[in-house]
Amino acid sequence: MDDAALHPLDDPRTDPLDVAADAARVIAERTGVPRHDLALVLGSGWGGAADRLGDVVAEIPSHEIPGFSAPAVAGHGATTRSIRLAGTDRYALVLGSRTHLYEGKGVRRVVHGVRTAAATGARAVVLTNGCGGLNPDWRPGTPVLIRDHLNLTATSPLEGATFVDLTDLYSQRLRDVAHTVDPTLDEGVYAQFRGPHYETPAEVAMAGVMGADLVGMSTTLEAIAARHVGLEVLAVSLVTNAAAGISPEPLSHEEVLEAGRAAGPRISALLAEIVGRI
Ligand code: 8IG
Repeated sequence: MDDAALHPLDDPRTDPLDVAADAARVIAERTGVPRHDLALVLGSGWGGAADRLGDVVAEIPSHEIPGFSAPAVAGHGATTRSIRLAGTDRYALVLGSRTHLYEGKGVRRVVHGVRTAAATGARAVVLTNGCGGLNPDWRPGTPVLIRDHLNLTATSPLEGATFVDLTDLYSQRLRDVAHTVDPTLDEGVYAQFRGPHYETPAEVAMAGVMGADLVGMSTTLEAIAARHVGLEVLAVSLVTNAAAGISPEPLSHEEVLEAGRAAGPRISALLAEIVGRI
């Protein structure tokens, strides 16, 4: 076998944190920013939401950074930006796309972005996603803070005997910051399914019995990896559709994109104000 052709994260002899350190070095070189202070991961519907954070210092096609893959889904951006936060000398690293578990590239790729964020110096990460909602009061386009999660993927980003405490995984301090910006923000428990299919109505009902308020295909593995490398985690879901069986309407990817477009101005302002206070 030709080892040179193996992706660095697919080689079991490689430490994924070394690949993240390589990625961070390339980001520092290409952006001219030696240290980033925090990172954001933009999910479905959040594509424009970082546009009000400040001035874009540099924009890099993500696949040019070690360990990153080209995105699989239309509507998921594919650049990594360094943004100088308005009125400060602090820098945010904005990852415009993520690798999903359902792509089948392995869980190391899924969490490479948050590991890279930590390696650039970030102390906190804001994970965003689009998801289905179980609460019928959450109209498409409603942002909801993640308070806790159910990882239903049957996997972990951690390898070996790495026992990480996940009490307060979704930082109470950062949720309090978000609530000072918008006291009306609801909170919920996010259940991650592997996807890429949406749930059946029975699976949504099961998730509800288990305590879920939100169903999606991302975020929990990234949050676990983020905690492992010492990042403080804030996660915000955009409810882009009622979960299967909650409303009589069938689910569509087009509906997801449209809810994101409609919610754009509100979630951009929300994100800018939260990030400004972290
Ligand atoms: I956007 O209803 C979006 N992503 N699992 N279920 C799951 N993922 C989603 C959904 C949904 N909507």
